[in-house]
Amino acid sequence: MKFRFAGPLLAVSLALFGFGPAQAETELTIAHNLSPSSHYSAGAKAMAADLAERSGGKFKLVESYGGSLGGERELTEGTQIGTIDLVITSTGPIGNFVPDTLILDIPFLFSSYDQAHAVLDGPIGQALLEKFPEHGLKALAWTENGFRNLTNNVRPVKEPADVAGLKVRTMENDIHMEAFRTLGMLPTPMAFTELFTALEQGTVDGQENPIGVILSANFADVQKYLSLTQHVYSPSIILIAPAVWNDLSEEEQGWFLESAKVGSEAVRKKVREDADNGVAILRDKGMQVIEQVDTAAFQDALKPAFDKFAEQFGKDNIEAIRDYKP
Ligand code: EAX
Repeated sequence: MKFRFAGPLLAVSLALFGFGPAQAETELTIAHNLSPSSHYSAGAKAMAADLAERSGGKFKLVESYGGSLGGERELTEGTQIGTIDLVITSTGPIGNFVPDTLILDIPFLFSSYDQAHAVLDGPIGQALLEKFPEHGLKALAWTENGFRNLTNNVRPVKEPADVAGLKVRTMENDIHMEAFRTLGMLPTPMAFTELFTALEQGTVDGQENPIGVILSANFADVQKYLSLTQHVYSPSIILIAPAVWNDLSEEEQGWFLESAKVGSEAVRKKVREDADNGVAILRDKGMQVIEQVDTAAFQDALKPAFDKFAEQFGKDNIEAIRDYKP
């Protein structure tokens, strides 16, 4: 009888003194603005599972999806001031915080997923990650959003003449806006969280995003034409609030870096699956898909923008990415 309560008592006292499984699980939010069926969600789940295992249950990541904590600019600001713990975001707004990353947003800079991964995971990508702390941010790993494609409700787009005068939502990104203006479009910067409604109400004619985003955000419900323009590669990144990062021990920081890599790989895998299978699904949902896009003509038409970018970033720096060989 005497020892009947020893088990529970022991558990309670171990918990009080910070031992055993009851030891504080630290719950951290990982936020993004896509749906639970998206590549970011696949990454958040994979990172959460890996981190839980690696840390023996010490860190629990709780996913916040659908932009419920804000658009990508707000999420990024949230990590800066410490109101949001972790974020997966495209580079859309990132250049407004870390200007050096804008070079990655140049259209037709990357020609394949493999090239993009080699650049981002190699010394160029690493050097860019190291710029984040100067701007009050901490980046754990590059990951992916994918090659972007144009959708609209006005006409099938095959060549530059077809986009003249189209009012197209862009990310809050100066490089994208400059390129779109050069093509004769009317770029309208807007947070992704407002985009579905803007398309539905006709505030804008179109938008551009990777297949996985078009799919998971149900844009087929509000957009008629999909042109496989692949006009720009869209990287994404996993951020952690410096306030959280600086509180971690070196060993714990190592866990987060490793888990972010696992998350990043899961995102990339899903991006590829969606790119491979998604077009057929979007066609089934009623989109008219234009596969034969005159890429060379779009590249020619962008020449004045490319000249500006060469001046802004340095021709050599752009070529170092375009011609990168691991
Ligand atoms: O990061 O804003 C955008 O169009 C992004 O591609 C989307 O939010 C996923």
